[in-house]
Amino acid sequence: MPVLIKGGTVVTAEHSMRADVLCRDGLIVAVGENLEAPAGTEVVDAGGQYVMPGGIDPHTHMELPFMGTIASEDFFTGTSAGIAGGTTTIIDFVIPGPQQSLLDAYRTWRGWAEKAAADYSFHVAVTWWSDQVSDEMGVLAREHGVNSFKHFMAYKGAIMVDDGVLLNSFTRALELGALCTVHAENGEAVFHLQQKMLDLGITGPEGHALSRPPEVEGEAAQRAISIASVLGAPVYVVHVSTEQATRAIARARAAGHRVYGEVLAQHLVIDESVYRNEDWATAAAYVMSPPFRPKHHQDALWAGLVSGQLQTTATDHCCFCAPQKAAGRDNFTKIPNGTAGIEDRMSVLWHHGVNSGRLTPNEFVRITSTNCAQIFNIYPRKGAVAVGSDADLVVWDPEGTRTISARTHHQNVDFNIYEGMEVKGKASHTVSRGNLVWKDGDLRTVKGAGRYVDRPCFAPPMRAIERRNEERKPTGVRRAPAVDVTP
Ligand code: URQ
Ligand code: ZN
Ligand code: ZN
Repeated sequence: MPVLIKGGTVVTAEHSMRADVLCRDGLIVAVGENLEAPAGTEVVDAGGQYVMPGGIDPHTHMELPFMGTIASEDFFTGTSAGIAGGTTTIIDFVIPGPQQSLLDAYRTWRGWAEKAAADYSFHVAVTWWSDQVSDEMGVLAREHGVNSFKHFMAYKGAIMVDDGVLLNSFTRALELGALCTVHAENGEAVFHLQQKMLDLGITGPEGHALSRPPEVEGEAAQRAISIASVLGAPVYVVHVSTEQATRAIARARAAGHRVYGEVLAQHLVIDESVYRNEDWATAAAYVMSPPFRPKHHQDALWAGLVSGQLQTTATDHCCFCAPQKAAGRDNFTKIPNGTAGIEDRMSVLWHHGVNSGRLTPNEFVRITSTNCAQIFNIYPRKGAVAVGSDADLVVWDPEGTRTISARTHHQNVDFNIYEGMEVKGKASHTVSRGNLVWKDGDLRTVKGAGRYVDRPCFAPPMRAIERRNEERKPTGVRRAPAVDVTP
């Protein structure tokens, strides 16, 4: 059934204009004033509201097996919750176990994601190294639309990789024209500090933050950037949470290195005081990595987004309910790391970003959708309101208010990190693949309606590599030109 969104103001990353949007067969087929509704069209009155590209969340972990349990949100409930908040595409993560075939893990995750209600794609993590890993990266890139490979520099003894793996994997990704992303925390330092906290008798959630100080992220971010720079490779730092990492990214970008930074909505508005909550379960619910930081880091992150030094926003949606978090009751290192947020990202960013005057509506679209689509090479299929683009749209009510709560959210988790937060600005309607699936509080998602999104690799910047290699070729001893010295 066609959908016509009438009377709204289309807001893209580039401009805003009064226009209707007609969707048919999963695509946007017309954008313009006074569009007619063909017979059988579902009409949405968007008067006084904005029509924006559906949000893209480039960092989620639906039903992730992690730290001895499985995240409580699955691909259907998680993408449905995203729809309710205005997000229409996720990029999740395939995380092979050490020595596990990347292709086998990819097939497993593809199976889990078939239940998704909205479109999805996958970064694939490189959690070990061998010729097989290198070969499988090629198969994933060339045959399965994977153009990004993730590297965890933390989680020692589990999925952490060392600099040698980073060097090999970044080199391979560059050959393929794929982008490398990193979870930037120095895992050795974290492990050392975890033991130190436990030795001091600090076993509560506060120990989690104390064992992952900002320097641990700053060092790893700089190291990943330096390794990528040595290779002439681009790099994307996920969940940047500190001033240190933001500065490292800004320095690299100012020097002309292609480095991207991603910010989680929660790191912009929640600080480390949550770990001092007297209620253990509440404090444990906020245990995620990187942890929540002292408030001044939020200023650096906002400045990074406003200045364009940081490009995307995400949620790292990775849900664990109280009984799961309780595994770490006597030892914070056993608390499954992760928090939710896919349903609230857009409202939180609009309320604290646009309503506060930090961001324009166009910049909001840029950091919630368009930048991600362009960085991961799915623009303008996604991240645009244009004829021929996927009909993934959100009708945004800037006057709509709501109080965020686990009692009313659609996320399959028993806690909401924004509990009680009152926000102004929300999705009144969401269109996914041309279907109206969220309408004034009525969630009408369909299990399995989502589709896998191929993300083509980029042309390897071989010219850049060749040029750099040329410049670095050891030159012969340059003799000064002969000078006639005869008196
Ligand atoms: O580190 C991640 O991104 C995954 C394992 C989710 N958990 C988290 O605390 N961020
Ligand atoms: Zn991470
Ligand atoms: Zn993550």
